[in-house]
Amino acid sequence: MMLLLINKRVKGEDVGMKKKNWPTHSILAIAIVATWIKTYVVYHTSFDMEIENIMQQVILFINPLSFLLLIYGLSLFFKRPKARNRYIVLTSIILSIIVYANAVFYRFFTDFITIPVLFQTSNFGDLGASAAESIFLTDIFYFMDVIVIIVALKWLKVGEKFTIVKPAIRKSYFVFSAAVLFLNLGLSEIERPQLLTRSFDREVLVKNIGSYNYHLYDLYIQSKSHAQRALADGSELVEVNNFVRSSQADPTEKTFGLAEDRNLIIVSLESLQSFVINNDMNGHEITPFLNSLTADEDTFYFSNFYHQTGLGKTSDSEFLVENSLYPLGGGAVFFTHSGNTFHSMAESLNEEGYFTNVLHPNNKSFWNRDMMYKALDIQKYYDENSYIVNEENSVSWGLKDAPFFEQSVDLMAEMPQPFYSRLITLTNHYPFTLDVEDQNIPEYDSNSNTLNKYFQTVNYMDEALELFFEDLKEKGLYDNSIIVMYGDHYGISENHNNAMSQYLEKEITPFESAKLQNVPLFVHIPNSGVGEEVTEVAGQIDVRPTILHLLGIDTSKDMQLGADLFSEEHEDFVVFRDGGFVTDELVYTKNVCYDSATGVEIAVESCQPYIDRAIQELGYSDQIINGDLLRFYDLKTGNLLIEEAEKEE
Ligand code: GP9
Ligand code: MN
Repeated sequence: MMLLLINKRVKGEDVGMKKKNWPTHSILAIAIVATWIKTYVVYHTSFDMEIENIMQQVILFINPLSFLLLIYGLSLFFKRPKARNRYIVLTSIILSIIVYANAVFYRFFTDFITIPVLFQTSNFGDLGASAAESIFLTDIFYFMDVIVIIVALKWLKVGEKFTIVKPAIRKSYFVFSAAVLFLNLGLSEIERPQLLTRSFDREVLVKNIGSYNYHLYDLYIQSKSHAQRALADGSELVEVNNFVRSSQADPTEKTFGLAEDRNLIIVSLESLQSFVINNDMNGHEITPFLNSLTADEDTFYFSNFYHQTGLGKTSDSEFLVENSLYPLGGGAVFFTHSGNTFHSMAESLNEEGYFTNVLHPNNKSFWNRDMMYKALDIQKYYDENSYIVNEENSVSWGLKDAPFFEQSVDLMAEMPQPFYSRLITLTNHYPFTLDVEDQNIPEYDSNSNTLNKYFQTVNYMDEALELFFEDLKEKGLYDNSIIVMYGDHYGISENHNNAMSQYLEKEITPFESAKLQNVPLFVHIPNSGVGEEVTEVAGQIDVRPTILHLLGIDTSKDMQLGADLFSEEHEDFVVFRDGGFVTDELVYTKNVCYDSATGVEIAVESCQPYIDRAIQELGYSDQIINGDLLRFYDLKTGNLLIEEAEKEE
């Protein structure tokens, strides 16, 4: 519509037009429409994107438009029609190449191109020989719009005289393209809240903002972290290293090597908070199996353990466990820094001869896991393609936890031992949907549908865990393993404070909200007989050194910020990603200091030393990640690979 308007108005300026001439900007209009339609057809024919409802279909349809209006619209700045047309043709060729490259890449990797993969030549290793086989004559369709534009240029008589597009018209054109972008983003926000900060799934991004905008977004994210990396020279590592070495907690003899040579199984318990443990809902026990573990002689149950995740949620908890570093404040580190050098727990265990893997029945690009797992040296990712997923065995986000565990144990039974398997559950995820046949307890009766259903999915996950333990026993994997389970992050946000205060029978103040970040941690060592409840205040950052020490692995050279939970030197102190913290005596959140026992507000001076330390720790962690400093660190020798560092030593 806008284009017709422009065409009409500009037409008058064109002097010396021949009869039956097409409006001046016909080529521009044709280019936009041709590329738009082609892109939409390519979405449906070349990518396997799940479209769940009409709204998603509408978003998919309009999402190429804003970018195409912008990029082709730049031709309005050219004065000579020839140059303008040349620009349009060239743009259509470049865009077609990008679309085509994505299509071919997708044939191989079922994923969209991201800038770092273009530089990871190993990705193209398999591609080489068979590339020719996946290029077909029919692929000419990917250049259909170029052909249409060239034909239009040849056959249509478009005003060819020198024209200047009035700035005002140009302005309204770009305002219109911005409006289309905002309409697109608005609809996407309704469909996928916090799209750009939360849902870092390439497929979801492409589905919502379109393939072209996705590349721009990717370019922005990558260049930002690239710039920070380029500015770092490693000298900062000297200070970080001093801090890490001085705050290190040595293992105790009592627990060091307690689970030596066993398989390591870590289970990420989706959205599980501690308030359901050893609790009931209207008389129904919520987590009978986990409750039994809290008093089990082979289980250490950590009742004052907190999640430390930020926007990256599950992936942040994975990051904490693998690296013992804090995730980032501004976005999901899995997405922004998958090109970094890390010395992950998987890497340490690879060194010890473990087969390291992750099992999670979701799209492999979700949270950019496929990329990040490579950076973390995880040997194999069993994603949704390793599972049988169908209508009957899935709900909401995908495969239900019970069949997930069952199929996972089958996979684990085939693995070389010792193995390190990390399993990520899914059913207890917002919006906590559960099939009727899986509901063993009724809904709760608050005004929050979310909280009401939460108890049921938690209860379902608990039952699935019990079956998992039985399966492990049946397959002979139980006795020679250590099973670690932790809640990945909160499940009930502050939007449900009313309902929560009904359930917990107290007002949910900021102090209570901070304490509700308490998630359970279980360390189950079959036949050890040393289990007990541990009340040490701790966080996900402490998991890695704790486990490595239990496996009898030295961590004295690790560049990490956690501390062994069994160590005498472990401090009751956990830092949240937003700078808040909890100690055995204090809670600090939203700039207010509280007495931990009573919840009474106290002078901020009492919290000050810890506030400073929290800032310091988060700062060092951010420095390591943003500067990609671990590339300057030799894990084997503990040496810093920089001149300045050598001088210091
Ligand atoms: C997705 C699953 C959920 O694969 O891990 O992620 P979340 O939304 O909890 O971060
Ligand atoms: Mn999660």
